[in-house]
Amino acid sequence: MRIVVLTGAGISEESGLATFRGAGGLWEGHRVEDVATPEAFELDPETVQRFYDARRRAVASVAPNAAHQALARLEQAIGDDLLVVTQNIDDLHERAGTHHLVHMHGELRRARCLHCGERPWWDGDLVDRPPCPLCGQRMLRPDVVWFGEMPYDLDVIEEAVVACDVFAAVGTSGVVYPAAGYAAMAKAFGARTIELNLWATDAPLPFDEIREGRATVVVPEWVDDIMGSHA
Ligand code: BV8
Repeated sequence: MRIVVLTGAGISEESGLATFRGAGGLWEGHRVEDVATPEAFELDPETVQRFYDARRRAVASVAPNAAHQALARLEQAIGDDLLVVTQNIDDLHERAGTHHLVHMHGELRRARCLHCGERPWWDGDLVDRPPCPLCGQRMLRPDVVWFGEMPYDLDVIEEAVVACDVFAAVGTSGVVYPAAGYAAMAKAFGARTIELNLWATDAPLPFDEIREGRATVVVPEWVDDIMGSHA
C-alpha cells in the first residue's frame, strides 16, 4: 500500500511551535504573509531575518512528538511505500527518524546564497549578514519558500500523489497552494483520502474519512490501524 502523508504546522504544535493561523496568524504584529514574501525581504531584510532567526532558535529548543514518531515508525514498517511531504520548515520529522521526506517549503536549517545559489546547512543567525561559506558574499537568506515563490520538488510530490493508494493530511488548514490541492489530486487518481486534525477543515473536496483530535493522539492510532491492517 503506497501512502503519502502531507503535514502542516498542526503536527508540530504540541512540540511547542506556533501554527500559522494560531494566535491570529500574527507574529510581532506582522501578518505572516507580510514577512514570508520576497517583497518583504527586499523592503526590510532585517525584520525578515530576525523572524526566521527566532524560529530557527525555537525549533532547536523543542523535540519531535508522538505524531512525528508514529510516522517514523510507519516508515520502518513499509519503507519507501511511505512519502512524507511537509509544509513545515522545522526538522522534527528528521529528528524523529523519517527519511522519505520532502520539505516542499524549504528548511530553517539551510541558508540560500543569493550570489552563488548554494544552500549550505545553517544553524546560526542570519541577521548579522554572515559571509556565504562557499563564495564569501554576504547575501544569505533563509532557505524557505516564500509566498509567490515556487515550492521544492513538485515533480517528486506529484508523482507520489497520483500513484498513492492512501493520502493523509495531518495538521494542515488546507489554505495554501499548491499543497492544498493534493488531496483532490490524490482522490482524482483513486486514492482513499483521510484528514487528521484538531477539527475538520472546510476542505473544498470532502475527505473519505476524518479523524478529529490532537495529532499526538490521532496519528499514532491511525498508524497502529494501518500497521494492524498490514500485519
Ligand atoms: C506558488 C514557508 C507559484 C515559509 C510557506 C491558488 C489559489 C489561491 C492562491 C494561490 C494559488 N496558487 C498559488 C497561490 C498563492 C499562494 C497561496 O496559496 N496563498 C494562500 C494564502 C491563498 N501560494 C504560493 O505563493 C506558493 N507558491 O504558488 O508559486 C507556482 C507554484 C506551483 C505551480 C505553479 C506556480 C508558495 C506558498 C508557500 C509559502 N510558504 N511557508 C514559512 O514557513 O515562514 S506557507 C506556510 O503557510 C506553511 O508552510 C503552510 O504551507 C501554510 C500554513 O498552513 P498550515 O501548515 O496548514 O498551518 P495553519 O496554521 O494554517 O493550520 C494549522 C492546522 O493545524 C489547523 O487546521 C489546525 O486546526 C491544526 N492543528 C493545530 N494544532 C493541532 C492541529 N491539528 C492536530 N493537532 C494539533 N495539536
